[in-house]
Amino acid sequence: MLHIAEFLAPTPSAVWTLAKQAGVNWAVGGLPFGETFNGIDAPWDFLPLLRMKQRYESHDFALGVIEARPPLNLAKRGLPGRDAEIDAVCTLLENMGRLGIPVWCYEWMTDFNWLRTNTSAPSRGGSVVTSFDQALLRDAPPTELGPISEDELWENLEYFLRRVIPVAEQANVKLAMHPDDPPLSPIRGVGRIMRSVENFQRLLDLVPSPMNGITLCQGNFTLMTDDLPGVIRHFGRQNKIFFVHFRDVLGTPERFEETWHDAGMTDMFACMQAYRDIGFDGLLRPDHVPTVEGDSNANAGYSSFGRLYAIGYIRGLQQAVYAT
Ligand SMILES: [Mn+2]
Repeated sequence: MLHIAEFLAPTPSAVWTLAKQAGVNWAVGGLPFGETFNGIDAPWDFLPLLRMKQRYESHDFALGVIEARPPLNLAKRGLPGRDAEIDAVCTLLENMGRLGIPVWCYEWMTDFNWLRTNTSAPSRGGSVVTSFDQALLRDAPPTELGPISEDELWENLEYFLRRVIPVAEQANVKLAMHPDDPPLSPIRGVGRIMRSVENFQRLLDLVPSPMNGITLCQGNFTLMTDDLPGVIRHFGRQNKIFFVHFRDVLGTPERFEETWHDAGMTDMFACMQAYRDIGFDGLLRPDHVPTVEGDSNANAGYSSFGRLYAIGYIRGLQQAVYAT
């Protein structure tokens, strides 16, 4: 069954209440970074995760996905110290298994995560969205660690998966790879591999396992294809879509802006039909939303009020599609 979910940072806030009021019963959680109880445990240890899960449940949310990572830059770079980073991921997966948290959303972007060149681009009626323009990065300095090739990233990813997938299988926790955002390579000399439909198929074939799968982030996948519903069916047929980010953009990988859910370039109704047709069983969350009047843009893409519109839009689509 498809469940609408919200990303809820692990500390209760007004967004938790708003999500609940909008009828959301599933949480996508972070990791309890920066929380001290006895000062001993890492955020991926059993007790901090247990307490985080209890917190969501106390507010009537089931925890279906963890979408935060222990540090992984040495692993992505293949540098000394990577085995300790990978050990932390294994511990996380084992503890998620013990706690019955079924999906971990991760990514393979090294040095920097999702990237935008503007976090307050004008959108409808004075709302603001994020946008990206590769031309503005022409004179950007290299990252601290310098260039890295796509071949190296594939090699390091395979090394990672060969250690982590058996642990995930044992724990019965699914790995859901999020695309590189934007799906473009290289950026500032840094290769990016999770940026095409072919490369995602290569990921699935690299270490075949029922635990090796995808976060279908529509805002990125729609920049890789002009047939997103077809891509949903392609991966859905293989039972590889474990988690969905439901959002939209306007433009190309080199130059795009995020949009309101009803105003992008993707046929969102046809995407919802594709999830129904493949029997998608898991969580779907709005992902980035515009910042609207009266709300803060401090955490661009995650404004509280913008999420309400997105949840309503998605629920309308869901009811329309699943009723037929
Ligand atoms: Mn996403």
